[in-house]
Amino acid sequence: ASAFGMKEALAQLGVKDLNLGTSTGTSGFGSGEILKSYSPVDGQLIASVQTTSAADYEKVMQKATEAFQTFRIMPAPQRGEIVRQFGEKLRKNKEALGKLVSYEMGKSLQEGYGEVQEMIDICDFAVGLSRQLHGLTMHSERPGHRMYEQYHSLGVVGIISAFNFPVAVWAWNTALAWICGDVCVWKPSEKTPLCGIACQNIIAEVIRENNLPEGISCLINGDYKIGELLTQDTRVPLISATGSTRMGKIVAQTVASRLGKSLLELGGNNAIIVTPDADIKMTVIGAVFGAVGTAGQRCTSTRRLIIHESMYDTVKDALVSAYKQLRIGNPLDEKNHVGPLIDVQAVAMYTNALAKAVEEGGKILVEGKILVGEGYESGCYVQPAIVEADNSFEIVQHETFAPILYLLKYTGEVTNAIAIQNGVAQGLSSAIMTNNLREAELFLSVAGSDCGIANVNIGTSGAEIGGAFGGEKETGGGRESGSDAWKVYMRRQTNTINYTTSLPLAQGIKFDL
Ligand code: UN1
Repeated sequence: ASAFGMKEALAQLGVKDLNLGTSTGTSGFGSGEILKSYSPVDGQLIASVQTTSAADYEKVMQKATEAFQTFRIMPAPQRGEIVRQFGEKLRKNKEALGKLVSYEMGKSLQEGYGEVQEMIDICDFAVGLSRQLHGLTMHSERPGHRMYEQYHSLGVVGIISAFNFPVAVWAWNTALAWICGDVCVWKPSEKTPLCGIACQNIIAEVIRENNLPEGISCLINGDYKIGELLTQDTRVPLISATGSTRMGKIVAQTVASRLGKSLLELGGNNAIIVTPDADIKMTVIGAVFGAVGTAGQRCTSTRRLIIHESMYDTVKDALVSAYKQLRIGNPLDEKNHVGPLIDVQAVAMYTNALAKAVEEGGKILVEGKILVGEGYESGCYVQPAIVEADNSFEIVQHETFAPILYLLKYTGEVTNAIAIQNGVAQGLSSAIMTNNLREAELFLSVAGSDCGIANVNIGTSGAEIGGAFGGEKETGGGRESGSDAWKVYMRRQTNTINYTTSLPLAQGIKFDL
């Protein structure tokens, strides 16, 4: 890693040997156990973090609730200015932060930079939005009355994020929450705590330079137990959680039991439908990037290809030969396409999924294996695999966070492919490859894809920040990032004003005294 300037990157980001993993900006405190972060790239210890104890958590919440009192009365465009400055700092730190993302999480350097670019983009988006937190006006049924709605800041927003997008998902939430006047408490994945420290250091500087209360951005670190303090806390009106469906169900129930709001972005089981009219070259690029990019660890990764029987052999052969070209290795080295999985547990899940697929009758087309030897010492590098399968297999119904692509065949009309596409519990991302207008429009219609994201002639992953991001069914129903996703970070108030000297009641009710 030293060859890639990692030491300099860590120094620039203020990541030390032992970091306080509990922080409200300038004055950090942490007294919990030590959490060590090892890189899946080379298995080396990067640095360690002192996690958040229950007592630390209380201090953080005090700072956060205090900060909210100040921040909520600051005009929204001024809050936008804070987010603009944050975006500027991210531009300056893009290289260092992108490298840390790549080294701590294992995605390719290009994707690490891409993730920081998403943070910058959402900041720009939020700055504009800070002058556009629009409500509606309505016509009152009563004379001399005016009705309108407005959006107020919500309070402390809890953010629980996953290892696979260790910095961008936090930014999607915080950039919007901040312009909305909320303050944030972030629990990053315990697999990527240093990315959390680095981001917190960057925003803390902005907060300091503007003499604002440090509790606007808070960081807590640790495992699910610290997350539970957050999800159970009645001082936290909104929990935004990204991760597995299993985790999401627990979070949803905990938050719902106190009637809090939750924004859930959970598992996907994303498919591309390949129709008889598909452009083969585009299909192969979209499918291969979707399946092996980020080593199959995006929630939008392509898991299933649903191919028309007339195209099946052509697509299969093109994919098998494309997989032979894949270079697997150190993701900091830009010549490699595929980096490691996050840890050896993830490798075990990959191996188990492949065994299960074979057991259920799947046929291996590109064999999966764990790579060994020079450069693969961490034990986290695997060969992306392709399996001929059936949608009814239990393993195909399940999201495995690894580079395994299932090929499924369909016959007849595109409606058959849509039925297979929708025939899973998850509903995040979907795509169709076609030059046939009728098929494309049907796929996008109410009788088409049931996912939160449906694309034509692009793959399932790599969504832009300008759209609302999220999905249906077991994906959790939440929407983050663009469009009007900001509304979930605010509370809506309906106001009726009477400017007459009498008090007429609504619905024509008479009440004379
Ligand atoms: C995720 O995997 O949690 O669409 C988010 C994409 C990215 C976001 C993925 N923009 O691939």
